[in-house]
Amino acid sequence: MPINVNDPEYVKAEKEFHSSKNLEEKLSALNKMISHAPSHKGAENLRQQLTTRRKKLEALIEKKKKSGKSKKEGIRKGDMQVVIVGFTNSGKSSLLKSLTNASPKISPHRFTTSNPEIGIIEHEGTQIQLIENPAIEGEFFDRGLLNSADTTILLVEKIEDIKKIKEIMKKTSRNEIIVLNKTDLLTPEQKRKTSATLQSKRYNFCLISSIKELRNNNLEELKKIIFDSFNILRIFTKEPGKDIEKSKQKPMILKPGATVKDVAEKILKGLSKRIKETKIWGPSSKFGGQKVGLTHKVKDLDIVEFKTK
Ligand SMILES: Nc1nc2c(ncn2[C@@H]2O[C@H](COP(=O)(O)OP(=O)(O)O)[C@@H](O)[C@H]2O)c(=O)[nH]1
Ligand SMILES: [Mg+2]
Repeated sequence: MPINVNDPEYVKAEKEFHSSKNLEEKLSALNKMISHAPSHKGAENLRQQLTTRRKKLEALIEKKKKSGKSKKEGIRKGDMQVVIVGFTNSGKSSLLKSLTNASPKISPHRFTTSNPEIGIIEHEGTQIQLIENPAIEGEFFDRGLLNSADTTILLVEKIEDIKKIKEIMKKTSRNEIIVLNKTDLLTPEQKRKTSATLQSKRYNFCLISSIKELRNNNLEELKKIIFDSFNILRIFTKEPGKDIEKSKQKPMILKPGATVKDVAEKILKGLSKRIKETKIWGPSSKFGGQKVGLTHKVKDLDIVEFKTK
């Protein structure tokens, strides 16, 4: 016999359940219903039904997560890619909006972002792709992105979340930055303690507020930490006769160990075969304008000039 529950919290949760747009919202509403369901003997059936329903929902969410279909079609991997990973409401969309040209939807509701969102961080003439991975505990989380990204930002509101996220990720990425968000809500003393704890764990970390408009948000420092996390070389190319200073604008990005040949091939496939002479300025040169061969290894911030046949 169906029983009539009139606890207002239960009724509210039930309404939420029926108007939920996705599985996570449904689960969250269902959990509320369970916690407000009557505890007397006559409601045993109801409680049973609710927990069965919860089991089914959880299984469904898990299944969707496991199918792990990568939704990253359309994201062409750039030289420097960083992915933000975190629980719902940790401030991922806000961070993406503050650091890039993207305008993702930001809301206090849970699971707002259902597709990876991408933006570009402009940093000293280079471009860094910043991707918001949908909430890690939700059905839209994209595991594929963890493999393609060069750097992972673990965005958390409290230190305990780091461990939880790592457990779900099941792998540590090479370059990991712990970013503790919403520090505008902490007292200076709490901030100091948090910093000390993260320091003692030897994390590469940063304390921020992901809302640009908030003061002392530390976002410039985070940009620098992100940039420094990539193991890359910035190489400028110079046209013969052009001024050195004017050539130092948009560097190309190469991997450590790259040679003059790699630089040429990155400009244009096959170019290295047509090179007559290479001159180099900067850290890898003995003197400005030194002539070098194709196997010469370049260093960060070198300037390279090619003469072709
Ligand atoms: N106080 C404070 N609130 C924040 C901060 N960053 C985000 N929020 C709020 O947290 C909620 C969730 O933000 P959102 O960026 O949508 O989180 P997401 O679910 O991780 O993408 C929103 O209400 C934001 O306004 C922050 O640095 N400080
Ligand atoms: Mg979001």
